[in-house]
Amino acid sequence: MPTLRLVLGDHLSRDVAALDGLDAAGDVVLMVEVAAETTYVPHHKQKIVFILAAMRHFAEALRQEGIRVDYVRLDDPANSGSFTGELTRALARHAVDRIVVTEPGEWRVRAMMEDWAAATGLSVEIREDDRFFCRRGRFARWADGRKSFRMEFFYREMRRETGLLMEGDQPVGGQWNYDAENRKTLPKGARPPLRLRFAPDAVTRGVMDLVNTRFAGHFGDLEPFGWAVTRADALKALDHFIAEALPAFGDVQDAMKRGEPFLYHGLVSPYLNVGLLTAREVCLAAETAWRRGAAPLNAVEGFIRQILGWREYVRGIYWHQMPGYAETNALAAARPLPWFYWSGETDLACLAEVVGDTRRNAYAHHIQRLMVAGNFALLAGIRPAEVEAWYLAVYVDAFDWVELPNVHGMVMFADGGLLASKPYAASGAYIDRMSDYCAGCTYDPKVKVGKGACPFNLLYWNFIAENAGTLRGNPRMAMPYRTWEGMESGRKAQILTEARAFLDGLDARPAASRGRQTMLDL
Ligand code: FAD
Ligand code: DLZ
Ligand code: SF4
Repeated sequence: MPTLRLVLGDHLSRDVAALDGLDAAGDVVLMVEVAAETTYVPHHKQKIVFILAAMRHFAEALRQEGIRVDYVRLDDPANSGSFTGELTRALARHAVDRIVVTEPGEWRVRAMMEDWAAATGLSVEIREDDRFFCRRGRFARWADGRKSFRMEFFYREMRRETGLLMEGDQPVGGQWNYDAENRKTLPKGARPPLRLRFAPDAVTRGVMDLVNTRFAGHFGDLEPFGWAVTRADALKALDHFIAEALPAFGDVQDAMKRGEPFLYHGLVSPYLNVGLLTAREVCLAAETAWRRGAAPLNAVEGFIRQILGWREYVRGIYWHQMPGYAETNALAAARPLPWFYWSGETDLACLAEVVGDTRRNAYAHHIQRLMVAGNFALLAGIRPAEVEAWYLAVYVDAFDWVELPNVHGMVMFADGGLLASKPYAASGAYIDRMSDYCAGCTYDPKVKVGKGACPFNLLYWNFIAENAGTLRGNPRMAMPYRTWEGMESGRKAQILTEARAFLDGLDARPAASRGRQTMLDL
């Protein structure tokens, strides 16, 4: 029976479930660029280019195989602007008996799909996305009945099940985790490798023109655009990372440096998340590098843990906990997102650097996301939904299933400790130790209160004080509470007064547009 197979913008793998059993003679593959997806948050310009250019290249590769592809462009005058609208229109063009689709990476779209059978009168088969190591049912078996989840235990089960970095049932090297070796600061004079960039071809240039015309008001620089948009180029980027950066990945995984946005990181998340690379091939490439002596175990284990551990774990939590997960706000954080998250205009040098990197590249590495942009949002008590919308918009790799648990759980502790055992809250001393940002700042990380005090120091103790009701009983927070409670009362009062004055001075909107729209209203 002729089938309409819908392939979404993050399903760009030749072996994605919706294409299983494809009959090239009779079936039609439908791919649609739709306004609802490009604007439900104001995505970074490079993110839109990346997804639409990768979709157009993927469609062309299918056509080269002789597959019938019906591709609807964003600027098609008849484009209805939504998945449901385009599916309905496509049914008028093709005589098919059923619709097949892979389940999406977002609850919002999954809910939409549930209505398609009724809307179209056809059978709609939503196939499980089997591109992950851990199926949803497998995660549920691990999670059901647990009061709290911890990545490390989940990760060990994944190591055993996949055999990655295993000798029989034991981890290679005798340890599961080498993180103790992975928190070094960047050695003086270290020169991270230049990263492969891919010059846009005519197809990508066409999308860039479209984005420049239609999304000029969205956050982020459009050029230079250097992301790979085909599987062949994504494989080149992976090979380059394995050869040039992986060997040093572990040691300085948590380091940050001005003017070095990529350091030794993989830069593979966008490719993994849209399907240009598979998690298995990326992990195997890293393991092979270790087995042939080209990269040390602490680097390779650390890298594989990010993918086999964290990536699978946050996805598991997302589907296990949604839709209620997004609604919690355990710390009752309610302040609006400061405007500098969009403008980058702030005298906190660390935040200016991270927002600047994000604007230029649609990328920031993990520690920048967690311990600078995220740490500030946590300490300042920003409303989780606003923080989540920002992360979803600004990073090229951001899709709800991976962004939400990282922001809602890991950064904002809005789930009350389901994903992480304590909030990742830190004062200026952490940022000073792990980066060179403070050297160029108006504030001083060593000054705790009074003139020149680093706002992270003030906000840290204010956070501890304000959230005592929720966090005081957490055994992992006992030390900061003992320190706070032992502090002289006059000093405590001064810290709180200065922290609150700082918070009151944060602008949610720029002076010029106060009372008008923000990026989120676009
Ligand atoms: P590397 O540092 O080289 O790590 C290798 C791979 O491990 C990544 O490509 C990624 O696939 C995986 N990984 C590492 N950490 C995580 C994690 N915590 N959760 C899931 N996968 C992980 N990652 C996304 O893919 N999309 C997001 O929207 C996203 N939002 C984040 C928001 C916050 C607040 C934080 C703290 C982390 C977020 N991450 C997200 C995880 C991580 O920061 C990125 O995966 C990583 O920075 C991507 O760059 P890379 O490929 O160079 O990663
Ligand atoms: C993120 C995104 C964007 C910007 N545009 C499209 C699009 O035009 N067409 C499409 O199929 N997918 C797009 N995506 C990815 C979807 O939003 C993605 O499939 C969902 O987030 C997953 O549920
Ligand atoms: Fe950031 Fe404080 Fe360092 Fe300035 S002094 S860069 S605000 S941590």
